[in-house]
Amino acid sequence: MPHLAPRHGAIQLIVDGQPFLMRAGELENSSASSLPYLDTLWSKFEAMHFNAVIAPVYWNLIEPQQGRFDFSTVDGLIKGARAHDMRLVLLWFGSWKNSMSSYLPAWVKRDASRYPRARRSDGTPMEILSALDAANVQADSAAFVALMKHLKQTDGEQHTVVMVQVENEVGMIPEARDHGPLADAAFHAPVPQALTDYLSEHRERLAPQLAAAWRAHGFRTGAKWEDTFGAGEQTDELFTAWTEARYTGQVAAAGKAVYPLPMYANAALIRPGKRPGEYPSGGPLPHLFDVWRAAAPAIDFLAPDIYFPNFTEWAEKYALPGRPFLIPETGRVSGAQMAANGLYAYAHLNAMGYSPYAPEFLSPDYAKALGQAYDLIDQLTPLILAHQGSGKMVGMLPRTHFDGSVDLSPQTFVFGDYKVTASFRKPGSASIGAKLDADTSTTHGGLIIQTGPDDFWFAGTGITVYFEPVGKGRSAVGIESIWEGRFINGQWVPGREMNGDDTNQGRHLSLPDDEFSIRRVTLYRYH
Ligand code: N0T
Repeated sequence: MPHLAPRHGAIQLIVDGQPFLMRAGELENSSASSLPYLDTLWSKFEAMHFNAVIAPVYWNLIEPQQGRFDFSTVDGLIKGARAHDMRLVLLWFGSWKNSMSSYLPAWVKRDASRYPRARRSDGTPMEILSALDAANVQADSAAFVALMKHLKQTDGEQHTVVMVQVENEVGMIPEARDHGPLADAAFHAPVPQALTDYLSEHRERLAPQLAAAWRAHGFRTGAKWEDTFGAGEQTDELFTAWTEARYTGQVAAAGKAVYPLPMYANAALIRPGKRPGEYPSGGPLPHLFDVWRAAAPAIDFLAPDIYFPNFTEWAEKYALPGRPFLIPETGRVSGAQMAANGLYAYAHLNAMGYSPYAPEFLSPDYAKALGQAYDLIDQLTPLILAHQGSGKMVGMLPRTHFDGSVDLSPQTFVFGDYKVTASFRKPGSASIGAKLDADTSTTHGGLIIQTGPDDFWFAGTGITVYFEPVGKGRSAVGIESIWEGRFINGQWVPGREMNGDDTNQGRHLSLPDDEFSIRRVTLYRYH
């Protein structure tokens, strides 16, 4: 059974008994609704060196009538993935799709008296199911259970499907919480003890808002939401997090009871300065991790959809020690930079997978960049898996801020006796021969793996690397050799030796622009 396991200090996804590093893309939302359409995509994904696809399953299409299931889209997806030697992560588009409920079957959509909607504070119903209603969670769970049963029957041996995302970007917009009658009643009732118990137990390490509530009032059994957490939209958001995470966790638990694949929930992130309800309130966001973990123990981990330029900042909030880390969606930056960001995620943040959104619509240039980056990850997978969490692998990536400005200051890493500095600017033309002159590169990112005291692998694009001894003294570091090359069936096959102008006569290593390349580097010390 696919599962998550701590190995080498990182959490890895184990498939068929082996760690599996996912080079994925997430299908554009509508692509899995037509099998003929889907069939046009696989060859693109193969060309981009995918080994996995993240793909939706639509509640409305699999359960067009209550209790009558049609799994033809799911079966076609699995068949296509198998034919192209890819694994699948399935997205359960059930009650939530980006805070809305657009994937409900018509028999749910049209029967709001049986399947009540969330309401605005003025009483208007929304195209969002209420998370407080038992019929809603039962209907969603029943469909999800049917899906998991079907997977168990048709894929229980082969495990083409390796993981499931439960719902999609759970949260509430445009208000911070549901104001329907059930929600109002629950909001004015005591905070459930399961939540206060969890928060009390974890009080040493709570998110700031919760820690402040603990200091101010404690978490008393029987106290109401506003008495426990204060009045205001932050508390409305906690309530949404609890109720929607409970719901999501119930759906996940029901599915796991029949077929226990790893399951996660994904988050739409926060645009700076936005308030709960302006961004999807109550989703699996860093300030709500405690609530999600308390509410949804069947969800194995929480994952970020990173569409903002401050990629590293958001990624670091989810890549926490001892927690599984996956980036199921990313995009809206240059496709070449998106490819480079991936190298960093695998190497520096121990990601089990990386997955640009809507890869079928990448421009040819960007598809090429992603394909090159994934080709390189494919070649390096055994080394990456062996070094995740070991301290002997790092990523190199300039930090980009939300406004898009990039911090190009050099980054320094220490490996034993060697101090390694990654520069995102090119050396001046005066010192370098004819090949490199203008500082034109716009894409930077890569990784370093140390495999022996003097032995290193470098991979990436748009980086110049300098080597120095650790500590002062009279010893110095030199480059013994740098080779380009490829791993073919796991064997290193060297190409050119990179020397002369390509190292500025032995002064540095360069990972050239406009391509993703691997370099085998041997250093030495002299006195
Ligand atoms: C994502 C995708 C899909 C410039 C948006 C991101 C996917 C969903 N939502 O294309 O709808 O199903 O999970 C929301 C964040 C957008 C921020 C844009 C910033």
